[in-house]
Amino acid sequence: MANLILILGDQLSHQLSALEGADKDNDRVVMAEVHDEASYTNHHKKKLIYIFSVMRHFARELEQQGWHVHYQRYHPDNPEQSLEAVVSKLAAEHRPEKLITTECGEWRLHSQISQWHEHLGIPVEIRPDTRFVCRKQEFADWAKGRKQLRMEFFYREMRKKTGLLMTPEGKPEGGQWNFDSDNRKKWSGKPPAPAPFRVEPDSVTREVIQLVEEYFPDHFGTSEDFHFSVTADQAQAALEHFIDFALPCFGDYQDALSDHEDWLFHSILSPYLNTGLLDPTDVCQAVAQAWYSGRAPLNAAEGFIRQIIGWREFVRGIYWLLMPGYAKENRLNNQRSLPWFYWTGETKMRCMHKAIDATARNAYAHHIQRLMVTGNFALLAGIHPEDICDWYLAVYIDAFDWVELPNTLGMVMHADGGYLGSKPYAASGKYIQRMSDHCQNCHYRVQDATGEKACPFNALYWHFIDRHRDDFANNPRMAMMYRNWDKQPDERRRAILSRGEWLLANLEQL
Ligand code: FAD
Ligand code: DLZ
Repeated sequence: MANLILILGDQLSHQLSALEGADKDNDRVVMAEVHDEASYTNHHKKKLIYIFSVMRHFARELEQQGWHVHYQRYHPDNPEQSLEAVVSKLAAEHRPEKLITTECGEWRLHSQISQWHEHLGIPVEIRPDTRFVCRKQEFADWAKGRKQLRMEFFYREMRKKTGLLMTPEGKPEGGQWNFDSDNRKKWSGKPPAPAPFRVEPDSVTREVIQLVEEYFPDHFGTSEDFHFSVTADQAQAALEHFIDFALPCFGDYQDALSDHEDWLFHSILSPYLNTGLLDPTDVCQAVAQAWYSGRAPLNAAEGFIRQIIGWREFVRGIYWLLMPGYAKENRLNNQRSLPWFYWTGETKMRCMHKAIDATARNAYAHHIQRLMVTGNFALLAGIHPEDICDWYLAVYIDAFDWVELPNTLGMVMHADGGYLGSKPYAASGKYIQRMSDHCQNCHYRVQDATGEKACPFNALYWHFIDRHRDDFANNPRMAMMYRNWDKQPDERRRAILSRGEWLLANLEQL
C-alpha cells in the first residue's frame, strides 16, 4: 500500500482534498464507525442513523469507482473503538508511506489527529478543507484588528468574492445587500407549507436503523420515520425540491414559528451541506439561478444565500479563530443546569414543548425555534453555556461543533461578551406571540408578566434585563429596553422580579 487516506463521517465529498491526486490502485481509503465518535455526546438516534448510512453509501460509491476501501462497521465488540486505533492497526499491518486526511471540522478530534504522527510511526499529511468559501487564514486576516466582528460586513466580502447576486458592475442585485426587513412575516397557514422531501430507507439504512436501536437504545429521540437523503444524488433532489416548492416563500416566512408545521419553508439542507453531500457554492448558485430565471423573489434568494455564505462561513471562521478557549467562555456567569424538560418536552410552555417535541421526532428544528424559543429560554434562565451547548450538539442531525458552538455560545447565550453578536437575542413572550400561533394554545397567558399563569418568558426577560444591567446598560442597542424597564412603577418592577425569582427557582416545574 502506498498511502492510507482517512475520510471522516462528515467528509463525504468525492472532491475531498484528501482524495486529490490519490492512486486508486495502490492507496487505501479508510472509513470507520467507532464508539468514540458515536458516544462523545448523546447523539440523536436519527443523527447516528444518518451518519452511518451516509458513510456506508459513500464507501460503496468509492468502491464502485474502483477505490480500495477499508470500512469498519460499528459493533460494540470491535477491538478498535477510536479512529486512532483503526488507523494505527492498518498502519502497523500495511506500512503505508503516510496517512493523508482532510482537516477535521472540530477541535476535539483535530487536536488528536494533529498528534497522530507521534504515535503512528508514519507521517500524517493534513490537507485544508476546501469545501468552504472562506479559508481559515482568510477569515483570520479579515478579523485582524477588529474589536467586534459583524456578519454583515463579512457577508458583503463573500458576495464580492463569489459574485453571487452581484451585477456585472460589482453592485448587489436589487441595489441592496440585505432584504432582511422584508423577511419577518407571521405565517397564518397560507400559502400552505410544502411537505419536506422524503427518501424511504433502503436496505442499507434499514440495517443501520436496527443497529442504532440495538446498540444505542437510550440515545435521545426516535428512529421512527427516518426519511433523510443518504446519497449526494438524493441530496441534490432535496435541493431541487426546496427550490421548486419552498424557496419562493423562504424569505417572507424565514422568521415565522408555527404550532402546526415543523419545517415551514426551510430548506432542510444543513445535514447534507455539513457532511459533504452538497457543496455550499453549488447550492447558492442554484438558488441565485432560480431568482435570475424568475422562479423565486430576490428577498428569498438573498436571504437564503446570506445564511450560507454569510452566517455559515462566519461562524466557522469564529470557531477556528477562537478555539479552544471559546468553548469555555461564560461572560454572563451563568450557573444553572439545563432543565430536564429539554430532554422530554414535558413543559406547559407551548412553544418550548413544540420545539422540543419536533426536535425529538425529527432531529430538526428550524432556526427561529433554536434561536428564539429553546435558545432564548436558556439565555433568560441563565443556563450554563456548557450544558446548553452540549444539548444542541446532541439533538440535531446537522450538529457539528464548528457550527453548533458559535451559534449557541455566541449567538444565543452571548457568552463571548458580544464578539459574535452586538446584542443578545433576548425576547419576552410578546415576540413569540407576534411571530407564531403558539400562545393561543398555551397554558400560560402571554399578556401577563405576573401571576401563576403568566408566560414565564415575560418575567424571565425583565429579570434578565435587570440582573445584567452592568453588562448591557451602555449598549446603545439595549438602551430602549432599560428606559422601558426604568419607567415601570417600583411596585410592578418588584412584582415582576419576584415572579422571575420564583421561576428561576422552579424551572423544572414550568
Ligand atoms: P435554512 O433555514 O433553510 O437555511 C439554509 C442554510 O443556511 C442552512 O442549511 C445552513 O447551512 C445555513 N444556516 C442558516 N443559519 C445558519 C447559522 N446561524 N449558522 C450556520 N449556518 C446557517 N446549523 C447547523 O448547520 N448545525 C448546527 O449544529 C447548528 N446549531 C445551531 C444552534 C443554535 C442555537 C442556533 C440558533 C442555530 C444553529 N444552527 C446550526 C443554524 C441553523 O439553525 C441551522 O443551520 C438551520 O436551522 C438548518 O436548517 P435548514 O437547512 O432548514 O436551514
Ligand atoms: C458525528 C459522527 C459520528 C456519530 N460517528 C462517526 C464515526 O463513527 N466515524 C467518523 O469518522 N465520524 C463520525 N462522526 C463525525 C465525527 O465525530 C466528527 O464530528 C467530525 O468528523 C468532525 O469534523
